[in-house]
Amino acid sequence: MKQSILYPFTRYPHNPILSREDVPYACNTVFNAAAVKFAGRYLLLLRIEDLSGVSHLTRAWSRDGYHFQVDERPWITPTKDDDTAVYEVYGIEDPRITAIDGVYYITYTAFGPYGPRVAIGRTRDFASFERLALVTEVDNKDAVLFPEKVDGKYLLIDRPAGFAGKRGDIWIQESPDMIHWGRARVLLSAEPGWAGSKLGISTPPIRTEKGWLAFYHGVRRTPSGNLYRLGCLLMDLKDPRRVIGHTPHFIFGPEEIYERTGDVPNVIFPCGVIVEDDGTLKMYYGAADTHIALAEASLGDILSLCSSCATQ
Ligand code: BMA
Repeated sequence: MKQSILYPFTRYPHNPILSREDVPYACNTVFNAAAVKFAGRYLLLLRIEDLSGVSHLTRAWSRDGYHFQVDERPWITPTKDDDTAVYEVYGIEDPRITAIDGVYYITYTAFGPYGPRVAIGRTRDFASFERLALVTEVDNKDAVLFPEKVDGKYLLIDRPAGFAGKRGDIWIQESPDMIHWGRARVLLSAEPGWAGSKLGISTPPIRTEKGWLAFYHGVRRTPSGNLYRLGCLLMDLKDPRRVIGHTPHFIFGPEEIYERTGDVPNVIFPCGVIVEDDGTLKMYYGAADTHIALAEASLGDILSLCSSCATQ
């Protein structure tokens, strides 16, 4: 197969699109942003790490998807609620946004002394934000919601384990009410190779005629640290617990200087993809835990790639 087919993303030539100089207040880094189109504008929900090393979430707005204006102040900060503050005291990280019936659900990693947990909150207007629940115990992160219920249940993909050298696989579970989750099972396992150490879902599933499409990151532990690259998977439309195709090779990885160097080198980490009307995908990704960058691909190319790697 030709290189351009195996490697379908083209980087925006003016990357990175956001760095700490673009944030109107003092911070260390800006990376790993959720993306959505809202009220005619592109909205990124940025993970910003402050100078004490704690992350919060801040909105950035754009008319064209390339040039973003970052808000003057943070939007969501670690909770002060007496019952739950301890679980977010080290920061809130890596948001993803899924619209379900006109409500925007935000999944994020709540980080505290016991370890990372998955949290879910929601907004209708990107002005007020309501926390719903911390939905997993510790050592779980990289969670995304499906944009529709399947058989009357909400579906959540997450990544339990993967810490302290343990292998991390992608799991899926269901809920009647978005609060109580269960019937968890493995969706995609880490296999030896480019993603042999751990996997994590990157972006919320997109409904296509071929199946539910999502991107995932694969991590390979190397003598000089973790190497984060990207694959994609297709899930059955009627039964998303069934993977019908996924790329056995990576389709995107760190190459440019802003991906190779930074606070954590050799990391590309998307949390949001926007599908344009002409079938172009805009993928926003954290680069080396320091910047936000953008790469584009055709949805058709990605689907052909995924289908050509059918798992059955
Ligand atoms: C993962 C997450 C990401 C981060 C990546 C590389 O475990 O914590 O936020 O970008 O590591 O450091």
